[in-house]
Amino acid sequence: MSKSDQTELPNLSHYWVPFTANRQFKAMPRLFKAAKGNYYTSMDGRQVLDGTAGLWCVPAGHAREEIASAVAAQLRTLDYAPAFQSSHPLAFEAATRLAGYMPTGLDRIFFTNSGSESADTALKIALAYHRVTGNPLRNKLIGRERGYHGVNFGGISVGGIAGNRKAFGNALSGVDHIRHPLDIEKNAFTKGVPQDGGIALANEFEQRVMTLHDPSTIAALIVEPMQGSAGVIVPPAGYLKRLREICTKHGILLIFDEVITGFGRLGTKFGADYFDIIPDMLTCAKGLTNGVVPMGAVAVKRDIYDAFMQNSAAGAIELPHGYTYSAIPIACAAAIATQDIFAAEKLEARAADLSTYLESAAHSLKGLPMVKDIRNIGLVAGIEFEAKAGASAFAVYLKSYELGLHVRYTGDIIAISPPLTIEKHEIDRIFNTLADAIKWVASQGEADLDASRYLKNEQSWAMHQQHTI
Ligand code: PXG
Repeated sequence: MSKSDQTELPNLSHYWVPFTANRQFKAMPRLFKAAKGNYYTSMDGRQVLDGTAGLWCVPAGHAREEIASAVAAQLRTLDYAPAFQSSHPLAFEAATRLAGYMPTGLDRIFFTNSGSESADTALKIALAYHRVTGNPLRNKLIGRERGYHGVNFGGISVGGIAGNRKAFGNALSGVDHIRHPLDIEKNAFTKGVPQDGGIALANEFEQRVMTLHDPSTIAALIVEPMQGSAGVIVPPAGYLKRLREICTKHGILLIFDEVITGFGRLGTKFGADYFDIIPDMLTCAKGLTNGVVPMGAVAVKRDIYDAFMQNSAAGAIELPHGYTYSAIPIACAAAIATQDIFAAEKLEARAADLSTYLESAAHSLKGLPMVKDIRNIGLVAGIEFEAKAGASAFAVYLKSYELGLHVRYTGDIIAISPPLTIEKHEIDRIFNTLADAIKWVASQGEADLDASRYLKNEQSWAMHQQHTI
């Protein structure tokens, strides 16, 4: 039996599902057994349109033959080479390709295995850079409220999502946060980039946070060009440019976390290109391999790399950091094949062309019940619902899934970020389905708080077929 013929649910007991309400999920699991192009096949054999490119990580669409064959061939040629003190040619080739894809000057590449590792790696490079250049007291890190930089200790420290921090103690010290730029009162239903308030908000960094700490103690500021996980927060005009100016003025490294905004999501290669800014470091992951082999990267300005080479003792390891799986051959093969697809299909330009279509489709939901705000940029849209303890967005997510559409919900927000290979009729289908789901959920009144009323099919499946161990 091939995997796609599988109809019986597996034993659900042993796998601790990440970032998921396990008890609820295991009572009504949503499992995919196959994927092709812009669609998943669910366990009960339905075609489900992928409105989120996996978890924002499959920009070129699913099951790309070019990537599958490159990875398979690589596994049979060189499956693994030690990542420390030796390497393999594809690591250098992947770094060269990625350096060529990066904004000008960011051409030294450190490979990791995820966005979380990329964030922590960039923070460590920032601290080590100031030390190696004779400024060890420049050791504070600044993030942003509602920022998401993964789940490792550095990332949750500079990150600004309380729910991701509160269970894990004090994390890093010497960290502060600037405000996030979402202002629904002023900017609700703005199409694209909000026009007002950007400069003043960025100036707060200099006026308040830096005054409090003294700029000479701050190593780096890390921001997502567009905040994804916390609900599609689009920065106002001029804001990021002003942050860049302030960082440059005070010798603070600016890190762009482009794990979501990288690889065409905004209609440009990176958010840095969209906003015409060059950060000092840029982190990425997800779309780097089209989501199929774990891989992340930190692109570093050449000056920063050179400082390590020039100021470290001869023969010393300049950066005592790295992972067993940094630049494993199959990840490099997948990254190179993904770069080839982007070059051949010009997916960034495709996303830019489709962005106004997606914008109109997304904003057509304005006026539906519960809808409080709609935000968009590139091939991303966020729909924020009136707060009901997250229940409305969750209910809309479940109902959409039942109607054959996969979307992403976080808190009171539904995020849409389809593969860049999406077609116009599929964009229509995404927002028509969402409209139906929203209307249906609203018509249920308070009953929508009971998630178990959705997905009856698979729920009863789970109950009847789940092995109990
Ligand atoms: N930085 C940013 C900006 C991210 O969005 C990470 C780091 C961490 O990446 P890893 O590979 O360690 O998960 C991310 C991840 C969502 C969602 O829909 C977003 C992410 C992951 C899963 C779901 O909000 N972003």
